[in-house]
Amino acid sequence: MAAAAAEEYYPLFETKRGKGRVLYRIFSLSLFLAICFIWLYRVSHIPREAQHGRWVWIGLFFAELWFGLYWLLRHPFRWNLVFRQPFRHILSQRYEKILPRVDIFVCTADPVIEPPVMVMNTVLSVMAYEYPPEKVSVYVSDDAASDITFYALSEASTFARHWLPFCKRFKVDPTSPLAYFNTVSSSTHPIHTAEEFATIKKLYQDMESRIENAAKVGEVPKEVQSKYKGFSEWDSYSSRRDHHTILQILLNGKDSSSKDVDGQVMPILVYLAREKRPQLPHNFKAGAMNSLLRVSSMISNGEIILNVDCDMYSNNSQSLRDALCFFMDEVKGHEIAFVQTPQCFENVTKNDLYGGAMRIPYEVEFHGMDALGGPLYIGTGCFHRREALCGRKFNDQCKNDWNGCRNIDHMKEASLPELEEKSKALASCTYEENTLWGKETGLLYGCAVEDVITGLCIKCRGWKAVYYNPERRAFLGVAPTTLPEALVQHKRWSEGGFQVLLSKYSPAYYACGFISPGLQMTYCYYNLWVFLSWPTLYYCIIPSLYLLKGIPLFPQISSPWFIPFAYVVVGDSFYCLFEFLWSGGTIKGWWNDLRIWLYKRTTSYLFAFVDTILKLFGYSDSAFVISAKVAEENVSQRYEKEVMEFGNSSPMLTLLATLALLNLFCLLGMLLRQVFISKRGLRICETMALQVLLSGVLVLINVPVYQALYLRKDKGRLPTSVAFKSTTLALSACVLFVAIS
Ligand SMILES: *[C@@H]1O[C@H](CO)[C@@H](O)[C@H](O)[C@H]1NC(C)=O
Ligand SMILES: CC(=O)N[C@H]1CO[C@H](CO)[C@@H](O)[C@@H]1O
Repeated sequence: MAAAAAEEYYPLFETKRGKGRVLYRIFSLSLFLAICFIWLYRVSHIPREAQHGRWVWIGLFFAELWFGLYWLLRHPFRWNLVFRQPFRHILSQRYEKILPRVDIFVCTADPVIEPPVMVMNTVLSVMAYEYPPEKVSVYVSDDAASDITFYALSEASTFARHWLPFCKRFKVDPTSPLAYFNTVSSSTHPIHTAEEFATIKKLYQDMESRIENAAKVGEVPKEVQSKYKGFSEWDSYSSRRDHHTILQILLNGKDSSSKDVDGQVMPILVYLAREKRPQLPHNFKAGAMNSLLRVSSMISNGEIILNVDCDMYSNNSQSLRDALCFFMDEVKGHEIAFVQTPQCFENVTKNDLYGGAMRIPYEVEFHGMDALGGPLYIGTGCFHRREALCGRKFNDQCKNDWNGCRNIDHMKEASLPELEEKSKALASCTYEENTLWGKETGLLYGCAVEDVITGLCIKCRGWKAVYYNPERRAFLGVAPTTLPEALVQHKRWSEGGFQVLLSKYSPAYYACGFISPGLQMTYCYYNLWVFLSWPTLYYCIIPSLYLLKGIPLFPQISSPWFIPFAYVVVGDSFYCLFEFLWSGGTIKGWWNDLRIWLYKRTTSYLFAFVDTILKLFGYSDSAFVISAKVAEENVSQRYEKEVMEFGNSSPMLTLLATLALLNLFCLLGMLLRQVFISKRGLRICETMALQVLLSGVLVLINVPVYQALYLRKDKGRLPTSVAFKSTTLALSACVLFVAIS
């Protein structure tokens, strides 16, 4: 009894603080001093005459000033890291009977980019959560209104009757059939008989091939259409941008077809394609999520909402319970609006060529944000408290009350067709007119990163958020596998960040007083990305050109001013390397990450900046049409071998190649002049050491670009047109620059 009484006081989760804070602070302070000396050097050594680079010098000062200030914003992330650990056994002991309902939202938008088989696997994996099935509802929003996706879900609802009992009986995990069959074969898995395994695998493969055939042909066979209800909805369908609401409750959790082969009830499964009309804005994913919020409130009205992308599957059938430990904690739970898990990827290669794993944000920075009030909401793998997402302000009355189960059971009250009709009205185009949806309620509209701005807005309403980064990943997705894809993704993010900065909820001014100053700084750190492009470009171009000309822009090795520069370069590089290794990366992975760091600053952020400015002035059709498509052939083989995939020509790649070549030409030209023309040997390495180093590192980092320009023969190389353009541009820049003086 005593033990039981004591247990009442155990919290449902614990929070641990990271180590090494003091060391980090001392190191940062020393680095900051060095940065101050660099600024001082720049200010006190401005050359008198223009031909010694007076204006260029001032430019460098501003670049360094900006880098230094931006570096300061990095600190709140690392000031105090916290790590969360939920205790799900205590949750079961205390709350098993009154676990809340959970609505799971899966959004898909394009059956070609997001194949229906993938969506179906995501849905099956979350349906099989180890959780009372009558309390789980899965909603799929299909913004393409594709009958193939609908077909895949219909098939999934039938397959689930076998799959869910199978998962339960054999404790299958991961619960995505595709992932499970990929990792397990009947021989390696002793818990079920080979026969059972073969049966379920056959069932799955048959279904998969039926769906893939339908996707290939582009239509669902007539005889299949008659087998499932709901296809008639597509009779009046004209195009994906112009159709009425299609809503089907595929599994309703009460009649016999909604029970599995063991007679157990299965989670509710709903397909929704909200109404779309060409003349009315649909607000992309935010619009889809808001429709789901309303429709689900009519059907199951779960207190907790899980939002997953359709390309991610659950890798841990317990993660729902883990997340609930945070919400249901008696002391701190009531102030938590959302629990974010990191976005993890199953197909990141060892050295992560495109930096897709985003180690530093997920392993370091989000932990630091958690201590300050909560991480970003990143649009997937996130558990929400419904009322917080729906616009409620936090106040002292927001107490956890899970006993009261305020769920009105609409399912029992209304007949199914009635319920479908009522819900459809909530997903119509005009429903949101003159309401607060998209402004204060639900996800916010008008931003390319609707998730980030929504998370910020929730925090401004007084809520907190939690970052939960479990050893065993809660969800696994797919990372970009080509360079253009990665760059376009960063462009969208940085553009969105810029919009957040300019928005009504700007972390730079509006958020003041609502969230902690540290959290404000971290938001600014992410939202200022676009402003990094100009100084980085300046630093990549100007010192190299001046190296070619032989004009020093940095102190000589023998000067005492050399010390702060060297300390900043060496200290910061080692720190970053250390952090990267600590978060589980490899040395080569760090080098790759550095390359992507450079590329996204010189291309993605620049294009995002220009695009945003153009849009502000009303040019909505941006001049930079970027193609993210690449030749399909052997892409995955090259990806496995970590060979960089460039693919088609695009302005981004031309810029990238021009910068790479410019640095190569400058370095080679300088060597030529020094060693062969003026016969001074390598004395320049002493007088202009930092410039040589900078150009040298830029050349080394760009080695894959030179290979792709001139040496590689495969389809992933840079096209000849890019090679021609960039070589011409870089050469003429060098020649012109030298000639002018
Ligand atoms: C996914 O789950 C499996 C167990 O089902 C586990 O072995 C694996 O480590 C998990 N993957 C990741 C990336 O955590
Ligand atoms: C969807 C996708 O691109 N999956 C790929 C992930 O990476 C593995 C190899 O690491 C490929 O086999 C998959 O096709």
